[in-house]
Amino acid sequence: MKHGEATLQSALHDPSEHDTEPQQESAPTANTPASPFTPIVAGFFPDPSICRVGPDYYLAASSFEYFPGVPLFHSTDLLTWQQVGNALTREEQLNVRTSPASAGICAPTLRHHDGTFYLITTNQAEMMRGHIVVTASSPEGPWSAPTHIGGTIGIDPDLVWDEQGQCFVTWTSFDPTCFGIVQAPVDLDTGAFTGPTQQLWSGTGLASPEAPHIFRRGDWWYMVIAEGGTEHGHAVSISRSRTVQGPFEGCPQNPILTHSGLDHPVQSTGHADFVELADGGWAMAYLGTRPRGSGFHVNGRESFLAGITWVDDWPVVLEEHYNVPLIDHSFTDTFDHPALAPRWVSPREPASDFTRPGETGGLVLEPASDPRAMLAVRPRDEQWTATASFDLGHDGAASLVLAIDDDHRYTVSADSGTIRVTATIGPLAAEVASASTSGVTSLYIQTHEAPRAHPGAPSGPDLVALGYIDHGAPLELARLDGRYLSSEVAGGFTGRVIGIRADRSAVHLTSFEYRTDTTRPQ
Ligand code: 6LW
Repeated sequence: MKHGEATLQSALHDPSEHDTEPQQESAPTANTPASPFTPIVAGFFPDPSICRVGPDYYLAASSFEYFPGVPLFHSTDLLTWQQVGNALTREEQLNVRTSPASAGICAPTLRHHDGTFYLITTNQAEMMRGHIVVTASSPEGPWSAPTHIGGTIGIDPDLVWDEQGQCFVTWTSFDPTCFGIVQAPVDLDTGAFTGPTQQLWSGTGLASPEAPHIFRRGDWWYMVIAEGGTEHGHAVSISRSRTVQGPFEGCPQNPILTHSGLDHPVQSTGHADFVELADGGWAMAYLGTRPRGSGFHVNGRESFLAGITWVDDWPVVLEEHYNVPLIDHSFTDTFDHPALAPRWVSPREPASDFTRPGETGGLVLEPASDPRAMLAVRPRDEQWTATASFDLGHDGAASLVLAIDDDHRYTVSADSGTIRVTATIGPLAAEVASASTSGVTSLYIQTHEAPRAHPGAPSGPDLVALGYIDHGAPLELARLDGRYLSSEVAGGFTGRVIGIRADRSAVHLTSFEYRTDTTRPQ
């Protein structure tokens, strides 16, 4: 057993300072520099779709195998965003129980039309049923039962309405007889096409044309797409047409955004959506990654913001237009509200299957039927600390997990006499440390900057420390290379989540604290 030297911020806090669910989950941190390359929505929130209603901006992101699906954010300044809910919160809208990792909900489009919010997305676990459309009068919900648009085999659907109010769905087709970016007029009441499907402009010839979004500016209709694949070759390209149905001509300056081949802290830039601002200007949300060490990114694909100016009616991306503040994402949840805050998700199985409010506050966690199920939350920062406090009762056992998918996870577990750290890396699983102790009620995971032996030496993205708190003192059991919980090792489209599980019988989760660590370099 190794006792770490690092002090644990949360063990030193006066808990009374943080014993409520904060209303403000995205307050800028004091004295931290703003940067154009800080995400507007940090953590695994990719494929941003953005729209404006008066002074209010809304953003939707992908959620893959996690339930509830499609997190929704609100902002009035485009720089600081609060999560206001999730669009798909009921199993009649979303069933991901059998979804493989990184399947499930793919890129959404969020639009406001004639006083109604429309959200369209694809559940890859049910792709043959077609894209899903739900509506709401407010993004907070409730969102309607889904309408399925049959005959749309593919992903990344977009909704747009022409001057006559005819709605068109445009998507990335996987149908070999009609491949690429395709479009059809649709009746959203029935989900039926009202005209033929046609192929549209499908990029400049790079791989994987996808993610179409169509919008209007003046006399032009624009269609922005992503190309090059969502990894390092990712790029944003755009085309325009005099009608919503095309023909679209590509911009001579395409791609209008890519970091492919650049030595830049934000990589994989692509999958963009445009929004007209309240003052008539334009902005573009896009996804990117922040690799660290020898090129490993761990928090998934995150959402960023760029300014837009127009030259000859073509958009020019102003990457450094917005200075985005670094956000303090710290929160403490004591689960005093009957409903879970919208940040909580679980892979596949809804958390309501295995959690219930405790009679004296907190949350009761039952062992889930799916061994991979856990109550989970996305880390939002590069350096953070998460602490889960339990009442294990007589015979309870609980785990705090850092996972990027089912097969890549570090876990610290407690039962009445032993604390264990286990690592699962692909098909290999091993216990890496343990300690005999009794009466432990808090487990923690903390990320640390990865040291380099010398400049240019290879290194992982971070180090992941796992331990427990004994009489107020943090005791570190293991410090593991974070690269094995990175997208470069695990693959897939998601990022890390922090999970909590009951392992044997019901346990009482009394609090969960997540702390953005601003005392160490970000
Ligand atoms: C999404 C595609 C993409 O459907 O990644 O980055 C896929 N772009 O458009 C998964 O998010």
